[in-house]
Amino acid sequence: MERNEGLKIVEKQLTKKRYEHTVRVMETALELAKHYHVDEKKVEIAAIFHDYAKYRHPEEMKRWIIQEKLPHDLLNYHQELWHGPVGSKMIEREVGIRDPEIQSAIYWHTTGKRYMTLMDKVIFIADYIEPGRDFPGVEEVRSIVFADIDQACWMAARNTICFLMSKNQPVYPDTFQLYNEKIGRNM
Ligand code: DGI
Ligand code: FE
Ligand code: FE
Ligand code: FE
Repeated sequence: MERNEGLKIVEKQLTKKRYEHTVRVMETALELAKHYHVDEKKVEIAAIFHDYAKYRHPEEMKRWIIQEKLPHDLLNYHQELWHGPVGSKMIEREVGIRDPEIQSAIYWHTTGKRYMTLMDKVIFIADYIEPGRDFPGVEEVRSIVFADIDQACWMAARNTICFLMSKNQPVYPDTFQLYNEKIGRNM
């Protein structure tokens, strides 16, 4: 699929702000893909479609989780986590994008997980550091991502966990497992 064809499809699914975020994620992800020798064409499609399901009604996403037999425990966590797994299925059914590597990167882009592929990591971290992001700690992640993408993903997981815990919010177990993967290697 051509870049402009994909962008036109997602533009209809997103708000103007989210669409602009998507273009920045695409640009950031392509820089990382070049640097880390990841398939640029696939990274481009994954980035364009990563937030495809973001504005679907929660009840619709819930139906997809059940019908597509996605992990039922997603329903016990914040709705914000559903658009990745649901989007990975929706793009297959609604757009005809059927590629396990692209779908995996979209599936895991919010929570992360341990043992991510390099493509998963590129999308996960591009979403976190695109130039429009301004959370505390993001500059430190930007400064290290071209030297050590694993360290960057670990920092993003740690920052998100700290942020969620400071608000007494639940944390999805895969985010903790991403955090622990790195700690385990260092100890
Ligand atoms: O869709 P985006 O806004 O571009 O970004 P995203 O898909 O990474 O969503 C991030 C939001 O998800 C962020 O505000 C934190 C929230 N969130 C809620 N629970 C969890 C979580 N993020 C992670 N990594 N783990 C959680 O358990
Ligand atoms: Fe997202
Ligand atoms: Fe993210
Ligand atoms: Fe995003």
